[in-house]
Amino acid sequence: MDSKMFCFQCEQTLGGKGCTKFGVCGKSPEVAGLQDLLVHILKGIGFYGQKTLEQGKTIDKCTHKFVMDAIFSTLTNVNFDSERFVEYIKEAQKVKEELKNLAGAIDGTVPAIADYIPPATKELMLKDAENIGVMADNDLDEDIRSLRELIIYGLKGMGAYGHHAYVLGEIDDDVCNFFYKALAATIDDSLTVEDLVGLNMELGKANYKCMELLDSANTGAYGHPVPTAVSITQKKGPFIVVSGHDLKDLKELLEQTKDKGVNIYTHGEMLPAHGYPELNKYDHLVANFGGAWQDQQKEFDNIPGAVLMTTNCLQKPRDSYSDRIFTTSVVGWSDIGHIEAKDGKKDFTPVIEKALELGGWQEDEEDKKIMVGFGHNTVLGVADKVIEGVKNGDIKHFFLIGGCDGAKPGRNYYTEFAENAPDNTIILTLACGKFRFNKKEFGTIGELPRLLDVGQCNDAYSAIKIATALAGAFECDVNELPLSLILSWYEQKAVCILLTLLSLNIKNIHLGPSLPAFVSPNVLQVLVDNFNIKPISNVEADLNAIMGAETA
Ligand code: SF4
Ligand code: SF3
Repeated sequence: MDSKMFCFQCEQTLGGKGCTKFGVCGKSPEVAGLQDLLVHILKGIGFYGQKTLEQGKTIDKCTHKFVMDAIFSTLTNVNFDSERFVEYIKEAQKVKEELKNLAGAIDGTVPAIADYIPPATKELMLKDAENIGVMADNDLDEDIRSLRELIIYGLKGMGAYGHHAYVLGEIDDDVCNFFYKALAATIDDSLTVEDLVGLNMELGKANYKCMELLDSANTGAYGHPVPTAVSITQKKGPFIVVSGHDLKDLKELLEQTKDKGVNIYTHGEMLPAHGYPELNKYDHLVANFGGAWQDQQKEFDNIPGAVLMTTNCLQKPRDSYSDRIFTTSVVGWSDIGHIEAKDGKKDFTPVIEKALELGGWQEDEEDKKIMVGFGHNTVLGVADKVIEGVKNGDIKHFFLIGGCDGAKPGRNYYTEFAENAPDNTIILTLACGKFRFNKKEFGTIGELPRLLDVGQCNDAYSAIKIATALAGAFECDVNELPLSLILSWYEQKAVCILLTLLSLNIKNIHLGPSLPAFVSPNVLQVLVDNFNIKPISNVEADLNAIMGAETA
C-alpha cells in the first residue's frame, strides 16, 4: 500500500475512508506513527493490567492517570507534537514493565504485542511503527477490526472525561479498571464479534459512570449551572481566550488574572463555564468569543490577545498567532508555548504577560447576549412546568440537537433542523455543534426558552438524566417519550457518548453528517437492527417523519 500513515478515527477522514498521506486535521505521518506505537503499548498495558486485576490486586491511581492521559493525547486535534509522543512511549513502556512485575506469572499465552519493547530513539520507533497500526494485519476480519477500533476510539473519549474528573480529585476504580479490560480485549484473538459488541456496550456503561463522575466533580467544585446570560461581544482591554473543556484550567487562570487588568473570554466548548456560579462570580470572565473549533484559524488570525487551549480541538496555529497561542496538559503543537503543571499547580504567567503585551481590543462592541446553564439541575427544577406543557399540548416534542461541529459540508443540516423545528417544540443542545444556531432567536413556550443549552459534550450525562426523569414522570420508556436525538459526530468523545446512549438502549438516533468509516457494513447492520440508528437525510423528510409519527 502506498501509504505513509493510516487513520480513520474521525469524521473528516479523507474521502470518508482514511488519511493515508497526511491527516486532514494536520496530523503528520510522523505523529500518526508515534500515536499508533503508543496505542500498541497501551494494549500491552491493558493485558498486564487485566492480569493484575484478575488476581485481585489493585492498580495505583498514578497508573490509571497515565493510561487516561496517554490515550486522551491520541484523540483527534489534541496533540501534534512528536517529541511529546516519544516521551509518552517511553513512559508507557515503564508502566507496562511495572504492571508485568505486579501481575507475576501468567497462566496461558501472552500475545506478542504485550511483550513488544519500543526502541530508544524516535527514528527507530518510526521504523517499528511501519509494521503496526490499524491496517497492519491485512488478514484480520473486517468486523473484528471495526469493533476493536470502536473500543479504542471509545476509550479515547472516555480517557478525556476521566482526565477532567481526576484533575478535580474524582477518580473511580471501576471506571479506570475498565480501560485495562477493554485494551486487553483488542489483542485477544479468542473474542468473537458478539463478545466485542458486548464489550462496546460495557464501554458505553463505563463511560456513563465516567460522565456521572465528571458531572459530580464539576458541580461539586463550581456549583450547579444556572441560567446565565453570556455576552458574545468584545470588550476593551487586554484579554485571554480560553478554549477546550477543562474547567479547572479556567478557574486557575481566573484566579491568577484577578487583579491584572486582563479579561477572560471563553471559546468553543468552554462556553458553558459561564453557567457555573463559582466560575461566573469573577467579573473579568467577560464574554464568549467566536464559534466552534473549525473557525479558529480565521478567528485567531492576528488576534490582539492570548489564547489558551486546554483540550481539543486544536488546529495548526497560523504564523499570525503562533506567538500568542499556548497549550496545556495533554494538548500540544511543537514550537508553541506549553504550560505544564509543577507540583500540581500551573503557572500561567507567560499567557498573562503575552495578553498584556498585546494590549487587547481598543473599543467595546455593542453588547449582545445568549443564554447558557440548562443542566439537569435547572431543567429538572422546572420539571412540573415541562410536564404540564406536554400534558396540555403546549410542548409537542423535544429535540436533542447536539454533538460535535466540523468543517465538512453537510453540517448545515443541524442549523436548518433547529430553524425548522416547529414553534411548539423544545430544543435541547450540547457540545460544539450548537454554535451553528445558538445565536439565533427561538422564543419561548410559556416561561421556558425554546433553546436550552445543556452544556459541553460530557453534559450528555445531563441530557440523559433529564430524559430518564421525564420518562419516569410519564411512566414510560425513554424511547416512548416525544423526544428525538439528532446527533452530529466528529471525534472520539462523540463515539463514547454514542456507545453510552446505545448501552442505555436509547433507540432511533439520527446520526450525521456521515457514518463512521471504521464501522463495517455488518457492524452497522447490528446497530440498525438493535437500535434503529439512522443516518440523517434531509431536514424536511426527517422532521416530517418524526412529527408525523408524533401525530399518528
Ligand atoms: Fe485523518 Fe481524522 Fe485521523 Fe486526523 S484524526 S488523521 S483527520 S482520520
Ligand atoms: Fe467539539 Fe472538538 Fe467534539 Fe466536546 S470541541 S464536542 S468537536
